[in-house]
Amino acid sequence: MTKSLSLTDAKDYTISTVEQHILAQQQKHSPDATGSFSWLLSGITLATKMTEARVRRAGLLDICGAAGNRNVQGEEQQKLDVYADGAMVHCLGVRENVALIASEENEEAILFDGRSGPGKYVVLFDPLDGSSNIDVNVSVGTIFSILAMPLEAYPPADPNVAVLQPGVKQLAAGYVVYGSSTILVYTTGHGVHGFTLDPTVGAYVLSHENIRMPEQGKIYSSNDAYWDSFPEEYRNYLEYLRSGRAGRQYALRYIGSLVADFHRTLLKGGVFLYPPTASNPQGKLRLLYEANPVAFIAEQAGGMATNGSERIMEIVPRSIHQRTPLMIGSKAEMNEFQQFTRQVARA
Ligand code: AHM
Ligand code: MG
Repeated sequence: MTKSLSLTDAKDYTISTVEQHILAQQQKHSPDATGSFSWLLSGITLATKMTEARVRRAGLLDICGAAGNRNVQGEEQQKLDVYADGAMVHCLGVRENVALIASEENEEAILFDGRSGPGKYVVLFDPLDGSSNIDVNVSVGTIFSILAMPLEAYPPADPNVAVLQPGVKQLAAGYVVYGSSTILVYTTGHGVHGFTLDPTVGAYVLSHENIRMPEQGKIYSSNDAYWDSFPEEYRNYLEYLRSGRAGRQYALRYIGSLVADFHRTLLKGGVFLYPPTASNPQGKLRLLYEANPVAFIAEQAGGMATNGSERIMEIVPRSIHQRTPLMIGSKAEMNEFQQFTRQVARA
């Protein structure tokens, strides 16, 4: 005798995971897809779950504090930076469709060799963004960007060159915030979707489908301590937001982890700014694995991202760890910001 499942029973088992979502998106938008892309993304989700398990036990394991070395940017590496990078390198290394990776923690791009054929994808990532915050229990995250491997000349004579593609070429981008809960947000160019990690089942479960950034917000986010060294037009714009002349009272929120500051901007609207400063005249954030992925997500959600004069995703990169100023947020704030920078360009 067969037993039929009642609707109530079925509801108890309904769960939409990020893997299911990616597969469904692939079937909808690329019906000829082989599943290879989903396999790659599952490597990233696995690596982030490994990192999240460590982050959650940070005070219990000997993983807080500095690892005792500096990365290519001259920044002190935290022990968790090293672990998170290793998790990504391992999980992507065992996926034969990944040709090349580049990370904040490695000076050069890494070409996975010994494959039967060329891999199709290039993955760029910041394994643990905001890691200087880890010892004080503030949100950190992982950011990633996926490009197609240019296959004309495989293996490439210089792997670094193959990663130098503008953001408009991204096939997918995403991030994970290890915050009060762990959330993964991604886009493949068909909207922005968010998944919360359910620790009881160990899966990222759909929680925010088709995220839209509010057209205007009430929050601006920048490191006020650098005020004196911001270019004049940036100070004028920030004064404008502070003064109420924008027609609303803005609040300031600055976490100091791009991934968390951006996530708030995505959900609440407003603007995040990391302008050129005296100590970082080219900006601080990295174009390929910080600015480009969040810019792709912002645009897909209805927002905008610029370096002050150019759309972030159109910048042609010259080096893998290139820095850029980053202004990103809701349409209304970004349009107003551009009026301030255009005045300077016209002068
Ligand atoms: P990291 O990738 O080494 O952690 O550094 C980047 C971080 C960003 O997450 C954040 O937006 C920025 O540095 C904060 O910089 P500052 O302390 O200068 O405000
Ligand atoms: Mg970072």
